[in-house]
Amino acid sequence: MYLTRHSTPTGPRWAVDGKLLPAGVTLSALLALPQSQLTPLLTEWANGEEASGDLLAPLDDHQEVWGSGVTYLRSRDARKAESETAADVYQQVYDADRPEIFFKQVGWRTVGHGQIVRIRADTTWNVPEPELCLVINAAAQIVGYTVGNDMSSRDIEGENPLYLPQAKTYDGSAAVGPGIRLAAAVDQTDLAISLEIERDGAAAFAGETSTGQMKRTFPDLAEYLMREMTFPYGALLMTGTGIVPPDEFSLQSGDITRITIDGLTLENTVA
Ligand code: DO4
Ligand code: MG
Repeated sequence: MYLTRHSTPTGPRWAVDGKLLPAGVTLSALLALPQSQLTPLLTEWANGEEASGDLLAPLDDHQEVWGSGVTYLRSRDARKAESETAADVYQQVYDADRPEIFFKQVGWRTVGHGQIVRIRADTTWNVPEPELCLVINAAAQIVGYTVGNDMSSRDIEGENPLYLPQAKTYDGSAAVGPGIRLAAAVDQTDLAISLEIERDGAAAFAGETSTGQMKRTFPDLAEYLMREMTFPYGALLMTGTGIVPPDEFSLQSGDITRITIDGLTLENTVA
């Protein structure tokens, strides 16, 4: 089952497999339900009117987007290289039981497929981070996933790890979408992830990995996020990047980022 959120003249409307859900149904309401009730309810609603209207980011104002870091070897190595003074912290967090989990963005500031992402004006070195993004309900169950782009300023992050929030959280720094594929965590263990960056109509970078390369498991990351915090309307959790362009690469205005995970593509243009 596939959930999407659409712009309509009467406001945002959610759809399942392309059919509109009843007006007033929100992701907050769906994620407040236990997983055992979600699928039967959506099946009951699967005969609505055909959905139309532009896609919106598949979340509402009540979900926060969180991030996980240094969950792939490639991310650990890239961070160690960019950080002259604190390379050790990345090695330590890669090896530790406790993962790096950080706040990424509030729902209303998160953009969707086809919308604009940004690079900060006070940076020189920026990359998209293509990440599988878990969708977790209020009962801490992973109910599905979407594609995430954890836009990051490598020069700010490399200068001092304490600058991480500024490197990661600003207008246009988080993109998710196009929709949410509902699936149990067990189905999400080896999904192909690819990143293409297009500049002036040509490929400027392409890379791929698989979630099978992750050092950690999705349930483990979700458990750490939910351990001491309640999310009555659910939450989204990006699971880290396994693709980092070479050090000489930086995003430019007008670049198009295209992230594909198991057939779902999230495309954004850099403002
Ligand atoms: O430690 C900094 C952030 C790491 C991150 O975002 C990632 O590994 O994807
Ligand atoms: Mg990341």
